[in-house]
Amino acid sequence: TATLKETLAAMIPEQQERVKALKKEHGHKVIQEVTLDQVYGGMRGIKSMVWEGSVLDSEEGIRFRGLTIPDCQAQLPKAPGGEEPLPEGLFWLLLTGQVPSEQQVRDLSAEWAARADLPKFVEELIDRCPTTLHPMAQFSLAVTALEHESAFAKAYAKGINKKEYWGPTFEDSMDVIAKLPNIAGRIYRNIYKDGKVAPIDKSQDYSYNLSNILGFGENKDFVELMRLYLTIHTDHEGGNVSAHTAHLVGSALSSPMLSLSAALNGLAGPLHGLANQEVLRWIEQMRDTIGTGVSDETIKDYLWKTLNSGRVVPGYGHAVLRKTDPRYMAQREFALKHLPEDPMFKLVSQVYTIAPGVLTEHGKTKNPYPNVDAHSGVLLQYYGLKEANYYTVLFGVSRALGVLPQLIWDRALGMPLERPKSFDTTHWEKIVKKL
Ligand code: CMX
Repeated sequence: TATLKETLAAMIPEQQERVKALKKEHGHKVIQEVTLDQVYGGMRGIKSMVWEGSVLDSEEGIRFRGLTIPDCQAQLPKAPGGEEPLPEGLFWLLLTGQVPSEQQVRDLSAEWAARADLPKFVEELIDRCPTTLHPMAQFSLAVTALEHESAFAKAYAKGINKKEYWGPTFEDSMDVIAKLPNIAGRIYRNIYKDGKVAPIDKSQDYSYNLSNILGFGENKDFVELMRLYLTIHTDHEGGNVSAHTAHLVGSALSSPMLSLSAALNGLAGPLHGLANQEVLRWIEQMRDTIGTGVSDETIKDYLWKTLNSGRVVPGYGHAVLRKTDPRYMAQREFALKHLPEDPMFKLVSQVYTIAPGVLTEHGKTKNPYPNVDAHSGVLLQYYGLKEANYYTVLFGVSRALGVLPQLIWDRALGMPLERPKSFDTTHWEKIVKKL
């Protein structure tokens, strides 16, 4: 069977022609008007990016190359005896648009395991971080340091032909993804445990190896959770902070390592990926303040207390979505199957029935429904991964599998340096007054 690189190589010329023809025939067409509100409003809704892996519908949620999350759960290969899709399969799907065979996914697991070792200096770099440095900062630091190994940077320095950029970008992406379990695991073991890192088992899949390094390899349900978690957090089209950052930084021909570490720094913000840490803290504080098994009225009061103190309800709202996030639903289904009686899950479920009403009454957020981050922490804490500060690292491991396929396509399609136009407010005043 064809390897991932062979499959991709075969697709590139056709896609290059397709884009060339599209630009030639329609390049001059006006797509939309842009308002000043959008300019001052975080560019919300401005259609201005190409992102091949996924498209987000505000009502339906994410589709990966046309497949919904339940489609992926049904169609992507599983581990022997497993029920959840393997993130290896989603990576293949995002990169090629094809559902891989079971053999192709097994081979990809083996390839990542074979590339997993870290350079010694990166291990030492992580080991020398103070345990008080946030895990996301350590994570981004270690990924930046992998630049030392970048095939793309080396090839560029030697004067590689533009047409060949995608090859070393692919190799770097495979390498950096392969090394993430060792980076993420080492950070976890150093900060919260004994600093000992289990070796990669080359016969196992990516999620098993990550779980095992963290210390949860024996727990089959945790490994299954990791497979689901790493699948659903990969990609959420191009405009979110982490995806857009990877693309933007990559457009300067920075390597996959530098592009990914920049994306991780964006993911580490509380309005983006750090929300999963904030959610668990918020739920725990709620439990400690009001207890479990409380009335809806008590939860409602607690929600108002959060809002009235000028804070957001973490895990609720979204820049694009206007319905409950299907990634939330996938995690809820997992909880209903594996931990229906867990008091924290029950609390999260109860909040789910009440928060949308409160947020609607509050009247600010355009989307009163939960996003992906509203659920993940509760699942992790159930299995004993209780260190909320660490949660965004797992999001980051998964996000790498989403943003790097696009970076490879960016190189294959020769996407240019990204450079939108900006003005100062004086100019904007003049521009809009003339309209
Ligand atoms: N609680 C309280 N207020 C909220 C809110 C929430 N969960 N979500 C949005 N709002 C407020 C905004 O702060 C904004 O208030 P101001 O007008 O005073 O500035 C107003 O509602 C309008 O915001 P919006 O257009 O609905 O939302 P944005 O597109 O600006 O922001 C998001 C989206 C996710 C940052 C926001 O909903 C939020 O802060 N949510 C809580 C944090 C969170 O869960 N982030 C994770 C998102 C998923 C991810 O990327 O991982």
